[in-house]
Amino acid sequence: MESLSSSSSFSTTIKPHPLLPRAKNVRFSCSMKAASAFSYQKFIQFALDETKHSTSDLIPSSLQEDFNTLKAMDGKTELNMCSFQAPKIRLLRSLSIEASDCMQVLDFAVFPEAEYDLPIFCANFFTSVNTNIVVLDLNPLHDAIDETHYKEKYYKNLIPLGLKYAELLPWGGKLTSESLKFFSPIVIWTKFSSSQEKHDILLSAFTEYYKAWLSLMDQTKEETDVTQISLNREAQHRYLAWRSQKDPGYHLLKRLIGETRAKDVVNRFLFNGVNELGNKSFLDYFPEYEREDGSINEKRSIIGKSFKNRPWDTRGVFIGDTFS
Ligand code: BLA
Repeated sequence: MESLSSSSSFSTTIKPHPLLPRAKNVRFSCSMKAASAFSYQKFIQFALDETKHSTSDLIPSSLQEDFNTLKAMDGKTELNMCSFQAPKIRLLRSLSIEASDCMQVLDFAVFPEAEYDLPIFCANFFTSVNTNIVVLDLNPLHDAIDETHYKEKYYKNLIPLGLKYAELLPWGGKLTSESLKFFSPIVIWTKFSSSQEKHDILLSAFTEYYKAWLSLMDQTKEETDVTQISLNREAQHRYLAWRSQKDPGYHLLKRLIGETRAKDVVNRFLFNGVNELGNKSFLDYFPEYEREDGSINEKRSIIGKSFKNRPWDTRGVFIGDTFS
C-alpha cells in the first residue's frame, strides 16, 4: 500500500513529505511575485512534523488510498490530499490546491475521536490574485458562547494569543451569521491582499494556533462516560453536517473536478464522518433551511450576513447582536 510505505520517510523534518507536491510545482507565472513564491505546502509540512512530535502513533488514514492527487478538468490544476490518524485524532486531513492562475487553497482540519471534547482545528485559506480569505480557528465542539464551562476549559488561556492575531489580521467584515456559532472567541476571520508580510503573519498565526491545539490535545483526558461521548459524537456530526452542506469552497471544487467528484471529496474526505458518526440529517440539525417541498434551501444563510466587527471583546466575551 503506497500510503503506508511512504509513512516511513515521514519522520524527516527537512525533506518535504512524499505525499506533498515538491517546490517545483510552485508556479512563477503569476503577476504578483509575492503571491507566486508563496505556497501553503510549508503550512502542511509544519503541521505534520509538529503532530509527529506530539504523538508517536501518527499513521496514514485508510482514506489516503482513495484521496491523494486529483487532476482538475482544466488539465492543469492539481488537488493534493493527505490524511492521517492517531490515538486521539480520528482524522487529520489536508486539501491543497495550486492553480496556474495564482489561485491557491488550503483546507486543513483535525477532528478528534469522540472520547475527547477537544475543539476541531480548522484552517481554511483561499488565495486569488486579488485577495486572501482566511478562517483560522480552534472551532469549539460545544457551545463556546453560552456554555462558560467549555469556553473556560479550552479558550481562557488562549485569549492573549487570539488578541495578538486579531490585531495583526483584522476582522474580515460581515459573514454568514450561522457560521459564528461554529467559531471560537479566538477565531481569525480576515481578508487581505497578498504581500510577503501578510503571508508571513499568516504562517506564524497558523504555527502558533496549531501548537496551541496540540498542547490541548496533549493535556486532554479520555472521556469514559458514554453519555458524554455520544454528546461529543453528535456535536462533531452536527459540525460535519453544517460544513459538508454549506462549505463556501464547494462551488469552486465543483468547477474544478465536476459535481460527482466534488461531492465525493466533500462527504468522504473533507468532512468524513458525516455519513458515519450519526443518523441525523442536515435538516434535523438546521430545520430553518427546510423549504416548503422538504428540500434543503441552497442559500448559505437564512439569517443573512452580519457581524461587521469582531463580536468578542478583549476578554473573549461575546458582544455580537443576537442571531435573529
Ligand atoms: C468564503 N469561507 C468564506 C467565508 C467564510 C468561509 C466564513 C466568507 C463567506 C461567508 O460569509 O460565508 C469559511 N465558513 C468558513 C469556515 C466555516 C464556516 C471555515 O462556517 C467553518 C465552520 N474555502 C475553502 C475551500 C475553498 C474556499 C476549500 O475552505 C475552495 C475550494 C473558497 N471561501 C472560498 C471562496 C470564498 C470563501 C471562493 C468567497 C466566496 C464566497 O463568499 O462564497
